[in-house]
Amino acid sequence: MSTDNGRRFPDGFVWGSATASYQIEGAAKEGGRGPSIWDTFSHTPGKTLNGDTGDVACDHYHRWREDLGHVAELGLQAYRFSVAWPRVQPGGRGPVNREGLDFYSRLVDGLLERGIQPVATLYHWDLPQDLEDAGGWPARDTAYRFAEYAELVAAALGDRVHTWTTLNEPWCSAYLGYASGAHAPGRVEPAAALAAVHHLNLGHGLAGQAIRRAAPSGQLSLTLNLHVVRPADPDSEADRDAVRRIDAVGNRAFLGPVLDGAYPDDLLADTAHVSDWSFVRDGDTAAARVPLDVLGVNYYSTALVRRWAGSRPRSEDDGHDDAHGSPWVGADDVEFLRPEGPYTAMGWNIDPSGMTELLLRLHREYPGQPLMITENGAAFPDTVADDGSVHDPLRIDYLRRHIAAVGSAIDAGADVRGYFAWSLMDNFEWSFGYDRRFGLIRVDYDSLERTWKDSARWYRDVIARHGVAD
Ligand code: IFM
Repeated sequence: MSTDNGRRFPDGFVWGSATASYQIEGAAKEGGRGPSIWDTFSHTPGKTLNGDTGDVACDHYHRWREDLGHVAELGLQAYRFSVAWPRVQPGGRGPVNREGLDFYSRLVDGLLERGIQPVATLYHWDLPQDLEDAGGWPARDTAYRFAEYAELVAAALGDRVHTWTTLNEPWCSAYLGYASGAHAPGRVEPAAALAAVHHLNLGHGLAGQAIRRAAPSGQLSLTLNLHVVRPADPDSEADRDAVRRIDAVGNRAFLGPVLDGAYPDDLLADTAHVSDWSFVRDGDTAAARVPLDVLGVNYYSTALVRRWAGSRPRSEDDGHDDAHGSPWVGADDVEFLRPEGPYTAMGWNIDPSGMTELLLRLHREYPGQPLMITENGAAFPDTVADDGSVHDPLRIDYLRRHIAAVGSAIDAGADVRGYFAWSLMDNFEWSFGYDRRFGLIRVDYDSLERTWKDSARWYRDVIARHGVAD
């Protein structure tokens, strides 16, 4: 909905910001929390930049009241956080750790007192280490354990949480965790990664059913990081086929079972030399297809591919470097090229048109499925001025153009219900440690002091005017 004064969004469109437990909480050994795969991984030498760990992170576990103050001052209408499974069930199974659950109960109450919708993600990558020791996501039992955990949390918070997201970016959990090894648990086992894909999909479905039972008033969602993949040469059949392969293993491996109730035939054929998919049992994909009130979409950048004729190159663009395997299981003949810049500090290209393209694709292929941008944002090498302020015009420009791109998709008919900026504050950026800053709010990792960047003030104004100025 464009106006002469800029772009306003439909009534009811929700503005929020997102975080995740391991990235902000710290207090890794407090409140009865058990170890997660990210504790183990980050404490393993060489796995994260500078050996950074989430032991302290932003100390949100102790500073959550102050952080909710920022959330309220920004005018956020919704706040997306994740629940750390090892706080609630330290070993990933068995009775609830009351102290852990109470932390989230207080957080949810604190949000509601401030008039903010709680949006809870149940799994943002911190698998209890005991479950990994029992096989991790490649093991079927993990899906059942996840559903059990989801039911416990939903039963406790279901009267107050507005939206439940089962998984955040299962692509990362499966392929970065078990194929490339760049993320915890750091395994390089392509066949196991495909089993992980399936058990994440199954876990999502079983957890979704459990949430429906335990928290019938809540909205149900799943967040996917879907890839916008473009061919190096649009006229080349081989390059277009490379796009199809990446789309299959990166996008339709999740969209298929979750929204269509089946894995795509071409995915099974492309990966047949890696796995026979015999881990898929009768009824699994039907179980994975639990109706979603909203599909969460995380969008940051695009990918550019072509068919590789020689031996497979090593390229950091696809997370496939000398230290890691390829996350693109079964797509050995696909080469990732560096798309045109500019780039963020992650090395990701900035291309808001991909956001519109993705939302319109989903609208076309899944008409009637409400969508929500559950993450979008950018890391830049922020500097602190002498007066302590942080001027981050590049982040403002990134956000402004991507929010406008969401507006364009809405204008073209996509049913997009909201936008969550990643992230509320700087935090532990996984294998990049504290080096990459995505926050609207700066965190000084020595003093743990929070400082609003210019982008925070800018986003507050976007929310207040319900849109971006041209
Ligand atoms: O920080 C991550 C987040 O945990 C998941 N989505 C992408 C973000 C930026 O890399």
